Amino acid sequence: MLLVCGTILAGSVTAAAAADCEVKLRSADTHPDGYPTVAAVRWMGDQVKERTQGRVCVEVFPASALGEEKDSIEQTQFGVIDMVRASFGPFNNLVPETQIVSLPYIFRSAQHMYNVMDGPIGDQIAEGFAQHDLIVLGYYDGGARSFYNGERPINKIEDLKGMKFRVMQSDVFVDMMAAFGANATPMPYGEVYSAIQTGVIDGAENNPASYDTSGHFEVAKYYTLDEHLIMPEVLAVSKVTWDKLSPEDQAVLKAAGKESVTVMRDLWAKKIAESEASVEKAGSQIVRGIDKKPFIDAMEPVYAKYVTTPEAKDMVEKIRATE
Ligand code: GTR
Repeated sequence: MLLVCGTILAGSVTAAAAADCEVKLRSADTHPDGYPTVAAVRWMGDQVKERTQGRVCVEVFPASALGEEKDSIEQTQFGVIDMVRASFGPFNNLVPETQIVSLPYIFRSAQHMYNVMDGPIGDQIAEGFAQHDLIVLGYYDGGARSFYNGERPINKIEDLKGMKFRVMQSDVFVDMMAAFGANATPMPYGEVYSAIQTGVIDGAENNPASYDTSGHFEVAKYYTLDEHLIMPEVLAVSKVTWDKLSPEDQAVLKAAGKESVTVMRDLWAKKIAESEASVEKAGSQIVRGIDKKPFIDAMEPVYAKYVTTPEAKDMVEKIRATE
């Protein structure tokens, strides 16, 4: 909800004080304070405040304070929350344009993903978001997601057989898990820790920063860098909120949001190195340098299911042709 908290001024009040947060935008994030996505949106908020002389403020609610990701997305569509930073995963069923770039092993590297998302494909996907009342400000880096569990180290694809892993609430990942020979249990992020602890699932999959900051490493010490998903994330504003802003304020938000992408991506590499070191120090075993080919080859049925239309085939080709 866009809060208009300024009041009409008495003559003696200075212009700066007058401008104090007339518009307050609430932004949701599932990650805790200090996580690169939260830091980047806070940075953006500072910029917006400065560039509007204190008139527009962004208040970031980290650690799922406004609810789990899927609910926050829905509330942002309705304008109850103004902004959301989330992975593409929970958008897959809602915004089909997000599915192709969420396929396992579609990107060769983070840089490849940046090049694709910062080009025409990113624009095309933004149109898909807009059709669901979400205005894209920028695409963040969701890192490379890998498997972790509390049972055994995963050294080869056969080790996944029969294991039960949490996935984000997206059909793509349910199919991905089946193709890996494992079982998928879709559930919100906030439920994963206790689900592993109580044995409801054997493990989950995520990037090293999330594995670290969620505390999942405490209950799942085997982490294998199979890097099956290089995931884009999005920072989006509710269209309900957007339509209430002046064109000038919209421009400020657009520019600061775009610039926050670089801030986030710069913080990311450092965070990954820190998280890997920190979980290893706490006793996690990280399996590095596995042969990824069997993992990549196993994804064929997932591609066969999701890359069927000429548009989807075209997108895959364009992604592969991007440097
Ligand atoms: C993280 C991502 C979050 C959330 C989470 C999850 O990597 O940054 O937005 O989607 O994964 O697995 O639910």
